[in-house]
Amino acid sequence: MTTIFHKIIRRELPADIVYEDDHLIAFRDIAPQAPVHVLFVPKVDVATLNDLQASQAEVVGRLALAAAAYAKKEGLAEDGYRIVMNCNGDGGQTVFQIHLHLLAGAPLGRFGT
Ligand code: DGP
Repeated sequence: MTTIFHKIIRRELPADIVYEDDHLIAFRDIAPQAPVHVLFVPKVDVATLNDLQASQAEVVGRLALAAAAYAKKEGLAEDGYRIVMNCNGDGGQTVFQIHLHLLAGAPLGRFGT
């Protein structure tokens, strides 16, 4: 499946890319929900967390480690940040290529409905 994020990976759509390696790409969210809102997206196709195989555990591990490294590099780690992965409709997922949201830069409200 081709999503907006696949097009960003292939440079078919512009994005404010803040990090990339062989496994993943990170870019600023187009509709930020916090002063810092960066998306970490793997290059392997996985539509939702439900589709992640046990053999692909490193996919999410790499996303989490990259997000933490970015937070440290940007001086956000000590104050703190939030990592979110939405899944399907009730979870609020709108782009069906798994991704982590990194939200930071201000105290964040409690989540819920
Ligand atoms: P989710 O709702 O968890 O699937 O998050 C998808 C996020 O992707 C949402 O916060 C908005 C962001 N987004 C959607 N389209 C684009 C785009 O074209 N560029 C960028 N940078 N972000 C996008």
